[in-house]
Amino acid sequence: MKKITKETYINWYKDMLFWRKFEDKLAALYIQQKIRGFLHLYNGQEAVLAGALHAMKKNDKMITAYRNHVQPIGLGVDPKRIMAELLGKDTGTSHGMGGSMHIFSPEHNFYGGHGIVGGQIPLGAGLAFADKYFERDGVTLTYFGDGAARQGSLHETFNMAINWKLPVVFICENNGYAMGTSVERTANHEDIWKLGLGYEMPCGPVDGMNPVKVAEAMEEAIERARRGDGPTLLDIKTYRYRGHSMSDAQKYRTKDEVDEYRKIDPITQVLDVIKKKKYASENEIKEWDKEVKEKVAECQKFAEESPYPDKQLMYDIVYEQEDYPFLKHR
Ligand SMILES: Cc1ncc(C[n+]2csc(CCOP(=O)(O)OP(=O)(O)O)c2C)c(N)n1
Ligand SMILES: [Mg+2]
Repeated sequence: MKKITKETYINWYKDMLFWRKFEDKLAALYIQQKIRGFLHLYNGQEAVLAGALHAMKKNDKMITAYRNHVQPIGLGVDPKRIMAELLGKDTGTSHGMGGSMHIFSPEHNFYGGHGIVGGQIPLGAGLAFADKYFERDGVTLTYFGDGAARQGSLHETFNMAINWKLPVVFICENNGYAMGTSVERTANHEDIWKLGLGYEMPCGPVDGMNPVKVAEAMEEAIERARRGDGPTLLDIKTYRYRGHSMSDAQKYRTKDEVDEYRKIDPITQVLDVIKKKKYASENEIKEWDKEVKEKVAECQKFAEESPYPDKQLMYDIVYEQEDYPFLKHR
């Protein structure tokens, strides 16, 4: 296991706080109608990303669903470009043409950003298949929600991935709900990790509120995939404090339940260790908080001041078959 040091804790704190504040700003910009369409926030789930990044190596890839703003930041995409993408600006990761659910940056090993629930599960196995076929190093971390775990495509993918020993880790970010439907209402037991048993795929539950636990489980799974022993299914128990998207009355859960999870918040857990082990002074911590605030403000300024893309781009990025018989070519 790669050592978890003082620096690891400090980086986890700064990164997770930045992701949280970055998304708080997105929520505010959404209310001002500067961000349109859907906006699904990662608020509460940050340890799942922090732990994964600790365990990943250079050529490893990530693919996820629509809760996808902070993963690319973790992989090195400039957060200014992500904020710009959300505001529909030309300086965004896809010239503002993708928006919230479709952040994409293959040069940073980030493969989206997918709005069809479960659609990315077979795609993740496909990325892993390509790495194996072309004998490239690299493991693909394929994320999906507890709701997506109920999609049929998961089973076809699991079967192929274990049969061909693909270098993939299947990560269920189990935040307890698929929109307003709780995990307990979607099956006759709540242990999503048991879906691996039918395929004799290594599998198990993981505490997703603690980045140390996530890093340990991820490293074991990633190394298993890297040495050619195939996939693992991790059922990472996490929680989202905010609603599913921006308009969600949240009638399916109590405020007390949300408060219970806030007590084990990943950022607070990491900060507690920093304080207890005296890794930093109160002043240093205050300074980091200030830096985070300034970094978010820089992103907002960049995004708001960036121009919208040229209208022509809408036509240029759409696939068009010149000899298609029924539509007159433009
Ligand atoms: C195939 C498909 N069915 C339904 C939807 C509508 N939908 C969007 S998100 C969602 C819930 C998915 O929940 P989960 O997989 O647990 O992910 P979470 O939102 O909790 O991260 C649904 C049903 C969709 N986008 N695609
Ligand atoms: Mg969910």
